Amino acid sequence: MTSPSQISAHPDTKSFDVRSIREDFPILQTKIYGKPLIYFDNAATSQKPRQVIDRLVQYYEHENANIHRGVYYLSERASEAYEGARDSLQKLLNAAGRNEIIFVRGATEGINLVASSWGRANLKAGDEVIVSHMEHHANIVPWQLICEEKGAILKVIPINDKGEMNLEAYKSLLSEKTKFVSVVYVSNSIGTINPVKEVIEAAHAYNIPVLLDGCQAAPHLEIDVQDLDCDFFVFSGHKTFGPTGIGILYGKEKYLDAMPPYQSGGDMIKQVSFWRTTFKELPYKFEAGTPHIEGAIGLATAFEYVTNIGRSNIHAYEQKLLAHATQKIAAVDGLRIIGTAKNKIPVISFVVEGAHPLDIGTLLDFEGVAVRTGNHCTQPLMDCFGVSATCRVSLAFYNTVKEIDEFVIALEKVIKKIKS
Ligand code: ALA
Repeated sequence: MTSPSQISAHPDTKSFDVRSIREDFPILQTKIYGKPLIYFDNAATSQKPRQVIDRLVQYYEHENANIHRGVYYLSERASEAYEGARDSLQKLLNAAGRNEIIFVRGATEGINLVASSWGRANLKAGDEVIVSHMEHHANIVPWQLICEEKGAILKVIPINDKGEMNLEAYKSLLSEKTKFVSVVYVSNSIGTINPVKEVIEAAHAYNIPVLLDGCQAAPHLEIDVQDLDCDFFVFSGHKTFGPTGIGILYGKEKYLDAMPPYQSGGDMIKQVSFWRTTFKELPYKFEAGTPHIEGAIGLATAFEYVTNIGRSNIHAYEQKLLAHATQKIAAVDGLRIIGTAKNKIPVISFVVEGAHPLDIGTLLDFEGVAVRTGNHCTQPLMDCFGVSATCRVSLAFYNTVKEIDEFVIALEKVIKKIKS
């Protein structure tokens, strides 16, 4: 039986060959209305390599059983594979311990878990929680709700007109009243890579814990939670070439250990009676009910796949794609790029004078191009730029310069059509 760490990922660990990488992603061969698919909506969800798909099939064909509960062969295999996935992710994220890796449904559940469990236990009236102006709604609303419940105050780090976080303003928000900082590592809407190490260092000077929303960082950047020194880190598997419905909440043991359970039920208890219930130790205290077993296994396989390609290879290639796409897209007549930060992942948001993003997106679909249009779950950020929606191109390491060039031709064609 094969464990996730034994699944062979991409064979070429030394050089980056986009053509052979694309062969790992069956969906990229799809034709849309007879045209080759150009998938530029990777920030919404990424495509899955054959290695991940095969691993899921293998799980269902040979290992499927409930975990931690059965004394029989299959249950032990499934438990081993699930816990093996945790070990693998601990190693790849460089967490200090396996009990710091909690499987959750995704980043949204991870943030809700921390806001609810940590927030309910620690916040009181007058306390302050800091987020930034470029947060996804999932890193605003859970904090808003717990602040309302506790009488705490939500403070917001402003951004400049390039879409970069104002670090000086952030530092001036920090005080004895600040109890938590929760910020996005990389913006999903405009691609800004935030200086999170500085954010964390400044908060730690006040002993304030920091959560990083790592959804858009995990698919593009090397993640080393000990090097970042973040106290919590969340991301969703489906944006990182893994299955949907699974994600990771990393938390430092000292925080997770002191936090009360978020959800309760089977598999997270030690002893239940009608008078008193005691809970399991980490990480199980936070994993109530039957988890997304195959999701965890698939996510570890996806991370192993990316690691085998090489994070630095991916970063170098994606920066080339970003430079090329930025230059070509910016040259389109009447187009304005929203978010021009110095440090970005390959995400380009734009608006076009006289053409609504929704119309552009709908017509691009007929050209075989998938982009996201709308506010990208970041309404406050859209307000900063005075727009209600953008068209967003978000690239992954399997996209190509040729696709960008074809996209720009298609974009010019649909703009012309809208304006005619
Ligand atoms: N948060 C996802 C996006 O940016 C859905 O598209």
